[in-house]
Amino acid sequence: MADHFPTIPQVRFEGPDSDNPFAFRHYNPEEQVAGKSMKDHFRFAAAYWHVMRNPLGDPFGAGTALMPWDDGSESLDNALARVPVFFEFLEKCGIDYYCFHDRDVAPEGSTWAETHSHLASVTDALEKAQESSGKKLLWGTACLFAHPRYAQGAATSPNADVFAYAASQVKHAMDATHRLGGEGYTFWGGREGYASLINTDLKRELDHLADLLHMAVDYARKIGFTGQFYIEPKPREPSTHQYDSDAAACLNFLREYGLLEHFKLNLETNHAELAGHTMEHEMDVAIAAGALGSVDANRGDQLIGWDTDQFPTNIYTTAQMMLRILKMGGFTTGGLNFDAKRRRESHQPEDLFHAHIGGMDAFARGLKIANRIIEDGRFEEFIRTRYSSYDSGIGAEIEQRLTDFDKLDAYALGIEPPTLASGRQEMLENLLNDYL
Ligand code: XUL
Ligand code: CO
Repeated sequence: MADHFPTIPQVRFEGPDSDNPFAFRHYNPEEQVAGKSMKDHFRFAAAYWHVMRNPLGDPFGAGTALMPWDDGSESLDNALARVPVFFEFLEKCGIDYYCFHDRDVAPEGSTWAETHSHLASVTDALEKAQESSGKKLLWGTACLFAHPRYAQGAATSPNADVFAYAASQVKHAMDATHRLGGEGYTFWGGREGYASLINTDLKRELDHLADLLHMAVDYARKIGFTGQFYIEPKPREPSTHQYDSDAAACLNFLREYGLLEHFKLNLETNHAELAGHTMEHEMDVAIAAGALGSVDANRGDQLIGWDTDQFPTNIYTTAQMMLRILKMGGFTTGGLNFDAKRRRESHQPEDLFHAHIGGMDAFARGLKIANRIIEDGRFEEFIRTRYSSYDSGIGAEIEQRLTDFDKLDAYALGIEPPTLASGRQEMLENLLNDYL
């Protein structure tokens, strides 16, 4: 096998005392935690768009990433040459899954038909690489935001021919995902929103977005694709407002248009923060609706107001995330996809490894902390007790809808004014720090 990362050894677990920067110090794939191996808890995936295609540019300067395997062209040959490099990266990093957009793996052709045929050619190569490596596709998606034709939206474009192009593109991206045994298919509404309401028919655009998603559900049935559909919330950037702005907005949209049974959410930490929420909030909202499907693992920067897509290193957050994933019984089709990029300064191929190793170790520590919190049971018990007035008596009657305003009015007149137990937030924050 060619070695595109000659200075990088196979990354292995060496334990917390290792000083090898190319070793896991906490992520031990086969180690059992809460009855399951670490690798099965996380189902880590790498993002083709960041690992292979992100040049690390920013609005003020060109890309810096060194990619000696890439000739810089948008040719099919170059696209095919990237495939073994990516799979070598997955192998060396010990990552079992990947995610891709159609345009990450295959370039636009000079005609629309050639664009489709490029994707089919690269899909052949991906299929072979999966077969020989055992790596799997977590989810596929279509890039409906980069090409200028989508400048005013894809499904929500005011131009119906653009809608047709988007539908055609999704059809082929779904075909590719299906052929590659993808366990899911994601819609992130890159340009599905508006720059200004002054020229926008919001209701019609929302209807059109739902039309596209219904067609995708129908097409999945037609081709026998049984993977999970996801919507990935994000409030803004690139649009001023995106219709899938946060978990609650997505759930409302899916419910309103009769799509909730077909979709779950793919939640991304940095997007949660841009929406003015914590990731924990977004996860709780999705879990409450039985709709947490998968996670794009990254983080933002509190001092920068855009989608910095940094690698997750905050153990406080990974612990909170793993607590929720453990409590919901783990991922089924989903996993932790590193939708994260290196800083522009970290331009060497080695940095790809440092970045992913750090993210995987941060989640391994988060998992162990979350498991200790669950085994210890004190948080669970505190919260259960806090709501125990609903377990019997008037509380149980409220929850079972066995009472009404008149009865509650009479009840309230007959009791002493309520006295509250302390919420003990600070005590619990101290307790949480004890587990870290
Ligand atoms: C953009 C983003 C996307 C989606 C897939 O912010 O997160 O990469 O994950 O389209
Ligand atoms: Co994402």
